[in-house]
Amino acid sequence: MQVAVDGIVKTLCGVPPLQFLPGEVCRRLQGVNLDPQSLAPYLLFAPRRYTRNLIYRNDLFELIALCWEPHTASPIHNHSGQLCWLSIQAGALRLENFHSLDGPGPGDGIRIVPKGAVERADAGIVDLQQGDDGIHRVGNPFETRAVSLHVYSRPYDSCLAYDPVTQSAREMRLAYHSIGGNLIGLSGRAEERQ
Ligand code: CSS
Ligand code: FE2
Repeated sequence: MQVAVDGIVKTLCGVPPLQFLPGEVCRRLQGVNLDPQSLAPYLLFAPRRYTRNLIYRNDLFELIALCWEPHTASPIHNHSGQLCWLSIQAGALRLENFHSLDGPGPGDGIRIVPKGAVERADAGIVDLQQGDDGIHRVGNPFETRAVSLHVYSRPYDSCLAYDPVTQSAREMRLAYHSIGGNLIGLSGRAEERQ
């Protein structure tokens, strides 16, 4: 089902707050293939990192397009207790889950262990990130660019990043690279619209 970005924003705004829950939002995202022309303003790629491009935000949810160059990945992180729906719009991603043996953190002495991975989730897949600790890593280890659409409820501006080597969990600020299709200062980095 091809939908314009405005259409999916309207759809999500139409979910009553008490129903903004895994099943209902999955149902609304399932099969959604965003019209590439309406998505294009939000597609901003940068070398060696993924970018976060805000499409819409209110008190209940935020809708973000993430752009993944080949061989980029997120840190291992959580979602600050918020729900996350991820819909792959282009390319493919690797989704890895982790479990903490020492509670969620933050702090030192936090050991995390792998808890399963989807090696290749292709465009069209809707993934719901939740569960005990909701610690995961998303990456594009493939040779083509990927785009994923993320819904977070509620919106959040920081989360914990886990370092398996130092066994620590630290707060990490989350920034947007563009808002409403407008670039926001990332000085000196070569960025490129698709
Ligand atoms: N949660 C990460 C992306 S992987 S789901 C982020 O919002 O940057
Ligand atoms: Fe995430």
